[in-house]
Amino acid sequence: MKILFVQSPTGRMEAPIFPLGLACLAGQLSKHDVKGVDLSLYSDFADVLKCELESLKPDIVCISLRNIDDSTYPVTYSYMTSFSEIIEVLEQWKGPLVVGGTGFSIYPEIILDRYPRIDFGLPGEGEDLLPVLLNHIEHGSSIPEWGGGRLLPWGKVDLDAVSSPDYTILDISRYSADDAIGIQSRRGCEFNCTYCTYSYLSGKKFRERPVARILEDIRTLERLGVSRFQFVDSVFNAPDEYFEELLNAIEASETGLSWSAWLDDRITPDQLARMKRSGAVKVDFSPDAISDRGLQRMGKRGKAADLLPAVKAARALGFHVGINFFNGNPGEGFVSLLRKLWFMFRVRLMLGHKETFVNIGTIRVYAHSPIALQMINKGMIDRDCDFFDPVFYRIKGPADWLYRLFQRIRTLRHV
Ligand code: B12
Ligand code: SF4
Repeated sequence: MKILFVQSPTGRMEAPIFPLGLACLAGQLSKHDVKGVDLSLYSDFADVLKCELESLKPDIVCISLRNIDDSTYPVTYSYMTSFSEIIEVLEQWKGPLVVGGTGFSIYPEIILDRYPRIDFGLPGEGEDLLPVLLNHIEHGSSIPEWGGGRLLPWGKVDLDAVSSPDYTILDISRYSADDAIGIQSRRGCEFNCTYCTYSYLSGKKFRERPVARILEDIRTLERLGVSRFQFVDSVFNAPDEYFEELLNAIEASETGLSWSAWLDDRITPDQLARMKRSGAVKVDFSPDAISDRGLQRMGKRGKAADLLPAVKAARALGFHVGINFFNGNPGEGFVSLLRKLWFMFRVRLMLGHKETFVNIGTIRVYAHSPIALQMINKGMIDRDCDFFDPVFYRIKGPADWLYRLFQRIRTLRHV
């Protein structure tokens, strides 16, 4: 069968991210003729989609809806407008339409309800269930055990059993931004921070891919002429044994690729040094809170005092370092915002303003995150709120005013 894989457009020009989810699915479909198109690369994405439908004449279209919105406060950009435009194009095309991806998986019922054109919605990981669905579509058979509805069961795969991603599904040379190309070494996260959707999306335990497969992905990217990738994993330095095994293997592989990863501040200077020797050039930390009380209220592990030493150690080795905080998170207010701004000012001045990036965001509350339930239970939001339209966890008053002013200045500087 001819299958068209479509990455939903962002609707604005932003550094494109290689659609790793689609590459993972394509890796399972070698018996089909799969073509990928990433509509986020085009401003005239509706026309591009029309052309693809006309020239390829696919039997099935599968869309990956990765993001609902950009989770930015106070001005939030919705990716659903451009998604609606491509669904409009697909109204004129008669063939089975399947949708999946993280954005879809957080809100499957709402999206299926709003877009009757979608024939099947497949939440969760698609590697196992998409081939089964395609097989049934090909043979015109129904799937009685799935109940006959449009919403299919949640997919969760055995990572030892799935094939490697097919990085040739799209022209990878078009993804040149620093963190645009991803390798995934594990799924899930066992830390369960209150605002986070990761454990909902891929489980409350770490599930690791065999290390040999990761090295295979690295070799594939080398062959494709890629020079840099990002580990898209939740926390690269957890669990400990897997982190050690993977790091040793990358070090021994003598890869010439540069890479980056998300860490927590339990990383040691020695581990950072080994990461550096194996090609790592950038690390990101997501402490989110600046006080022990804030960390505890967010369900984060670690101590506030551990952050600065970890950042200094990474900078001493020459890493680019990103540090992400939230404003107005549980347990922290105006004083904490001042501390976060002071931290930003200090590390950028002390450790290099071009190499040390500090971001202060606001928690965009997604459905199924523990904080969504907390907001409902505390009466902070209506019991029937579905969190599809952006809801932010924020405090009113001086911290909010100062934050808005700070964001305004940042936006003006980047215009
Ligand atoms: C790594 C990451 C990033 C990296 C990407 C680096 C890279 N090179 O890929 C960076 C930091 C750049 C990033 C940026 C952003 N991200 Co991000 N990111 C992630 C993260 C942690 C992993 C994504 C990933 O690669 N997964 C690995 C692949 C293999 O899995 P997958 O994409 O989920 O695909 C599987 C399934 O979804 C499914 N599937 C996917 N497509 C399809 C299609 C069909 C038809 C089917 C059946 C199934 C299916 O099958 C796939 C295989 O199992 C997720 C959270 C998470 N745990 O998933 C957030 C996440 C996707 N990001 C999110 C957001 C909001 C953003 C930003 C908008 C943030 C911002 N303000 O800038 C930007 C958007 C960038 C863009 N243009 O798309 C949100 C989206 C939430 C939403 N509902 O809108 C998530 C879910 C995190 C969260 N807050 O909950 N991100
Ligand atoms: S915020 Fe990070 S550490 Fe916490 S649950 Fe999410 S992915 Fe895991």
